[in-house]
Amino acid sequence: MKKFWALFFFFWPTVAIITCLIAPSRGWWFPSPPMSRTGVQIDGLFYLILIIVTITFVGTQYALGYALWKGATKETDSKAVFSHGSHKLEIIWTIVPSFILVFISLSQLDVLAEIRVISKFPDKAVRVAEVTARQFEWRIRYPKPGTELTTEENPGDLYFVNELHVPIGKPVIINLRTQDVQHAFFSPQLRVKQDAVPGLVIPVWFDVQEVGTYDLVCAELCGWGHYKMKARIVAQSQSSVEKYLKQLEADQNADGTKAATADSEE
Ligand SMILES: [Cu+2]
Repeated sequence: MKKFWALFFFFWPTVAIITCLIAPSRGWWFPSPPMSRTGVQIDGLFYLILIIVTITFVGTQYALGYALWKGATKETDSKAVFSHGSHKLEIIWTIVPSFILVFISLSQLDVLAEIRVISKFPDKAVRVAEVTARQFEWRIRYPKPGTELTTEENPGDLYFVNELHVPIGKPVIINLRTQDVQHAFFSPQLRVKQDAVPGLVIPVWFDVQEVGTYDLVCAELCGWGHYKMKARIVAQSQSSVEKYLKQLEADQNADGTKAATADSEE
């Protein structure tokens, strides 16, 4: 039975190693490959931390299994040795994790700054829309075609709900805000996540690499309808976005007079 427990503790770290080796190729860690440039860097940080955690877990579990195995195969009549701690070991296992944590925090600084610090945003980033979260939907406001997005609403601005169109291949900025409680703008495939905080307008930038439709969900429990706070980010060519906005403008300005005339004529 003693040997069983020793083998038991050898078994799990072995499972962990195999899982870590085959997981990336099977897509177990992430829902999709990173679809934005910063997504690639974020995945790199994830793998760095994963490697450190795996080495630590596997190392400690094998050490535990080894100690159990040694105890299980020991002569029964030899006396146990009682230890009252080791000063040297205490110092080592305090200093080593501290260095690892400092190393992790330093290695993510650049990526964090690039994503969060406004002065480090890409120069060419275009402010495409304002996204307002509210229970339980995403309201999109585009500036009137040919004008720039401002914090205040302007006549001619275009509105839509739960669908955001952005051009691919270039950095875009959205102004994120909330109308009621705290929400979080989260697009798993783009690796973008930012809280929407009442009273704040938070700029968020990302660059989508490929044409496609990506999920936009709320990642902050915001009320009973949180689960259905889903929307789409449609990434397409610049000309397709312009075409879409033109259509949106036409739809929004349609006052129904044509249809009314047609009806009265019949
Ligand atoms: Cu929400």
